[in-house]
Amino acid sequence: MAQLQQPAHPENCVAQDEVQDQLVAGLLAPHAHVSPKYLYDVLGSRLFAAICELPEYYPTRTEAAIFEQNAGAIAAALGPDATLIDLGAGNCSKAARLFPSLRPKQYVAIDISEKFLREAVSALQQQFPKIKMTSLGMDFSSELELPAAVGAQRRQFFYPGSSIGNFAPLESLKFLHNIRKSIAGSEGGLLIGIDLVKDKAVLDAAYDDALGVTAAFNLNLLNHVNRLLEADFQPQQWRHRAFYNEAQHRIEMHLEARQDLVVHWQDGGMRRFAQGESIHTESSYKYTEQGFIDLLQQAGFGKVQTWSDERNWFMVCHARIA
Ligand code: AVJ
Repeated sequence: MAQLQQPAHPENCVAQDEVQDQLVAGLLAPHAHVSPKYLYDVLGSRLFAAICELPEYYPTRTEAAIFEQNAGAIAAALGPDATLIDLGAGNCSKAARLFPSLRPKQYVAIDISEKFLREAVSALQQQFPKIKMTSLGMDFSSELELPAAVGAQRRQFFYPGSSIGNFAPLESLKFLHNIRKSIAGSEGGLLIGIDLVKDKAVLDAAYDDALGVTAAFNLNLLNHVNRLLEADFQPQQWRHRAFYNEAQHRIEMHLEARQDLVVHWQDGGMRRFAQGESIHTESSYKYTEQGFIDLLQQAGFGKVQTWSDERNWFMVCHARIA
């Protein structure tokens, strides 16, 4: 998973200022919000890995089973000699499981955390010496300008895990459009994992598990913000809230104040929260099969193939350019 980079170069300090300005703006908004990317510091990434092992959190294992059971058909859809471009590669394990059937020509791993990525890619290179591998540390959510080292032929973007769920519908349309532009004329496509609309009780449990791992994951964001902003959030003053909003087709995660409290941060910033007031930390949109296919078509994709599990809880989708 993506992790926030520490400033290594002077120019990154500008980015650091932007991070702080963005965080403060969200905290001061009438309904406070913090971007879900701040869930993933080192501990947050480990807690997310633990979430993926929980009995209630079905997406990871359901998607893995779909990939495993349809490996041949999926490889056939992507075709030979692909340049596989992994968006949010993390430890590269999901892509690596496709290699034996797909045998891509090039593997391009992209993640915000380049240091972590480099290690994963060099380990993978040993295992698959014939695949040309490239690692890119960049935030692909806003722009997809790829360097010349990325093969221009048969670009197949890979975006598993239902990560697109964090984008609101309009943003996801923009994102899909950027991918389509980057594929342009290369006979490529997009292989993407989508979490499907389902019974509210199943969704509620997946984001509010019995062991409280998701609660810890959500509350840990406060510790991360404390470091980034020199803030004084006290996690014990907050409660994890997660529920499926049926009207908006999305899971919402919030942190709710257990009591009236005050939070301070650098340069004299502060905000009061009344008991019950909350900070919106994540939205995770769910799609119907047709709803997502319509979105792909709006973004300019043409032929779409889908694979699903027997309960229809999750869908893997391959889309080509129209
Ligand atoms: C990484 C965005 C796909 O929305 O299911 C898991 C994050 N948040 N439990 C998701 C998450 C709480 C996850 N994604």
